[in-house]
Amino acid sequence: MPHRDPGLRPGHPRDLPLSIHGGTWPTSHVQGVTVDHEHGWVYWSFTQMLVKTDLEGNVLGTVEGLTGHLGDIDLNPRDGRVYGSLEYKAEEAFYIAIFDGAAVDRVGLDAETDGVMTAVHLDEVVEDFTADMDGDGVFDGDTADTADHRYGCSGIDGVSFGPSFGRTGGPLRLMVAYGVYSNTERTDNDHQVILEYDVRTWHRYERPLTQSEPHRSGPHRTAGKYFVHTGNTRYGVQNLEYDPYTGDWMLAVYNGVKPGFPNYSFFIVDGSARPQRGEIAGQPEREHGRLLSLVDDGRHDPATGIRGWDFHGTYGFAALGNGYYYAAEGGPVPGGQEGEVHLYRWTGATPTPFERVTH
Ligand SMILES: [Ca+2]
Ligand SMILES: [Ca+2]
Ligand SMILES: [Ca+2]
Repeated sequence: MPHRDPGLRPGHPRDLPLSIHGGTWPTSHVQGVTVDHEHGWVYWSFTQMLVKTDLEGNVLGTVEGLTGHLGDIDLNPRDGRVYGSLEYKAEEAFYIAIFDGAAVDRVGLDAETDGVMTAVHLDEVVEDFTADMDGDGVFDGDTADTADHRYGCSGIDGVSFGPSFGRTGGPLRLMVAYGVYSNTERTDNDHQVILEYDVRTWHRYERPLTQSEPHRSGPHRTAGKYFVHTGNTRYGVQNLEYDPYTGDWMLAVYNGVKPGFPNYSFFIVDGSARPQRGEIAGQPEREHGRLLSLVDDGRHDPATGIRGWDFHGTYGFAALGNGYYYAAEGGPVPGGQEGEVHLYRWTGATPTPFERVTH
């Protein structure tokens, strides 16, 4: 549960600027941001490029040449590397890309040939993405307008390291959230889906990626698969972040449009609640799985029981500790797309549980 003691004021993170500009790049929009406090580095996912800056926004290096979709990213504090979701939908290939951040020391490094990126393939995502749900013998591919894709899976986006659900300690796990197509015509796409992996064994799977010949080296099984009943959203969890301050998991989404749901933009999963086995509602055949609980706070929709908040963390959301966060904004400018983060502080208020820190 979030800390809501109004007398509990976290210390101001003096070394963290109120805003950081991540530059302007000839890419799609900023997708994720993560901070390496120890070195004073900030990493930015710009869809086709990884950018590394210092805390003042000076560019220290870039990794370029990605032809797929790099989404949310997170720093693994255990090895100091940056892990991000990387999709190639036409090739039906889905990876966690792993960047050796310390080696990103100049602009223009190549993702394939400069030895700074490996990739681990996730079979589980392929199985759900390619599922022929209507059994007509045809997989309809990368479209929302179909009954195919189990749970409505469009791939992966939100990623975060944190403890296993229901635990406050133990080994860090990598949680990977599905993208979920927006489709109001089906009932089996009303959950967020989160996969759990133990990356301590991933050295055996890591390979450089040749994008014209995508490899399939990766774990066949997950360490866990979890479902969160939020209602259908547009492309699922954009940013997933474990917050060590509240001990909860934060999910930033593009609002859904399905009637009958509150279609909130931000959800918080109770990190202290053990996953409960239960029915994954709305599936074509009755199915059970491990369900996560939303915290009993924020906005509340009596009809569905769904709780959530209003916030805009879809382009990047990083928990900095002590109840402070960076949330990204960005958009088109001459020369491409710019991205920027601003500092926020936890308040726990409804409908928006953060306030911008302005001085
Ligand atoms: Ca089909
Ligand atoms: Ca995204
Ligand atoms: Ca994240």
